[in-house]
Amino acid sequence: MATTRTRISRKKAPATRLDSADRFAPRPADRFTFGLWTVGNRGADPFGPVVRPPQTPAQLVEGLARAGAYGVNLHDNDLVPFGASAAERDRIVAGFERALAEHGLKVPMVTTNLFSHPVFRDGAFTASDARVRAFAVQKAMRAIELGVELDAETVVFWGGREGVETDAARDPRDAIRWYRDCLNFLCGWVKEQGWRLRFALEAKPNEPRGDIYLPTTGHMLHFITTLEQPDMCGVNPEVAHENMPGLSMVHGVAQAMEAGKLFHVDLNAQKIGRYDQDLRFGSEDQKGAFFLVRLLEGTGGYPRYEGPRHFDAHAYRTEDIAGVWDFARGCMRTYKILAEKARAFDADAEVAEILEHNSGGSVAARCAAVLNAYSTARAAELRDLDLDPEALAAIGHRYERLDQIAMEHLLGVRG
Ligand code: GCO
Ligand code: MN
Ligand code: MN
Repeated sequence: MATTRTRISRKKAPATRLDSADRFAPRPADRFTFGLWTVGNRGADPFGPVVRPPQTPAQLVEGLARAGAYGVNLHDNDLVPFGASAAERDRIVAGFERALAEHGLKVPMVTTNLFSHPVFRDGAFTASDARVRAFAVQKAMRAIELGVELDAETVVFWGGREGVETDAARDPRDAIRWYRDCLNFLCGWVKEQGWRLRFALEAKPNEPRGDIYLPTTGHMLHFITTLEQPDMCGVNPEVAHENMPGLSMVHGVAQAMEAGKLFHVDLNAQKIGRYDQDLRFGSEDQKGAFFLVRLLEGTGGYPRYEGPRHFDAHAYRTEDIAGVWDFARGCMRTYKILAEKARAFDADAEVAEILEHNSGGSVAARCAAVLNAYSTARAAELRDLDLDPEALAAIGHRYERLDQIAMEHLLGVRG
C-alpha cells in the first residue's frame, strides 16, 4: 500500500535529527545560510504566477532553524517593503530580530534589491540618468544600515539590471566608470562610519538584461583592482552564473581564493546554456559540485574557505511548502556528503601516488625552484638545464584512472 504523506503533517519543517548516526544532518556549526528569497520563493516564472502561499520572514527563520541552518540572508525588500515608512520599517525589523533571537539564527549577509522596481529598468549604478544612480546609492546606504543593525559581515552587490539590450544606449566605458563611482562612494561612506563590512560583487553574464556589464568573476576581480578601496571588496561567485555560459565555477572560485577575494559564495545547480535555474545544490553536474566542495573545504591542501556556505537556489515549481524544506535540507545534506567524499578522495593513497607521478621527481623540483623567482643566475641555470621534450612527451598522465577514482568515490563504491 502506498504511504500517504498528508499535507497537514508535512507543513512544517521536521525538527533536525541530532542523532549522531545521521552524520549528514545539517547543523549550525556547518555555517549553512539561505536567502529569505530562496526558501521564500513562491514559484512564479516568466510564464506563470506564484504557486505557493507566502511564508513570513519569521516563519522562514523558524523553518531554517529547524532544518539546521546557521543563518539567513536578505535583500532590503525581502524584509521591508519598498516605500515603507520609517515607523513601519522599525516595527518589521524589531519583529524579525525577535525571531532571529528566538531561533538562534544569524544574518551574515545583506544585499540591496536594485533590480525589481521599474525605476531600475535602465540599470541602477549604471543607469544613464544620474538621478537613478543617486537613488540606487541612497537605497544601498539604507540596506547597509539595515545590515549593520542585523550584525551582517558582508554586503553583496548583484547588478542584475546593470546591462543593456542595445549598446546604442551608452558607451560601456561610461557604465563601468559609473559603477566604480557608486562603489567608491559606498566604500568611502562605510569606512567613514567605522563599520567593518566587506563588499562581495556578484557577476552574471545575462538575465534579466540581454548582456550584463562585468559578466564573470574574472571581470569582477579585475574591476576590484580599479576601486579606491580594493581591500574592502571581493567576489560572490555563483554556480549558475558561471555555468550558464559554460564556464568552470571551480576555476572562478579558485582564482578568487588565490587572490584572497572569495568573500561569499552562491551555491546552487544549473544545466549549461539554460536560463538561470537556481536548482538545489548538487542536483546537476555532481562532479563539478564535488570539485567545488573539495576546493571550499580545502581537502586538497590549501586553506579552506571560512565564510558561510550560502545557497542561492529555490525549490522546483512543482513543490508545496513541505517540498521547499525538502529542497533546503537537500542542499545542505548534499554539501556535507560531498565534503565527506572530498576528504576520502584526498586521503586516497592511489590519488596521492598519481599526483606524485605527475609532479616529475627531483629534476622537476629543481625546475620549480628555478622558476620560482627570476634572477640572472637562475636564467643562466635555466638555459643550461638538460630537458628532453621527447621523453617528457612520452609520459602518460593517468588522468583517466584518477578521474575514475573520483567517480567511484562519488558513486559510493570506494573510500
Ligand atoms: C540572480 C542572483 C540573485 C542574487 C541576489 C543577491 O540571478 O537572481 O543570483 O539571486 O544573488 O540578488 O544579491
Ligand atoms: Mn542567480
Ligand atoms: Mn546569486
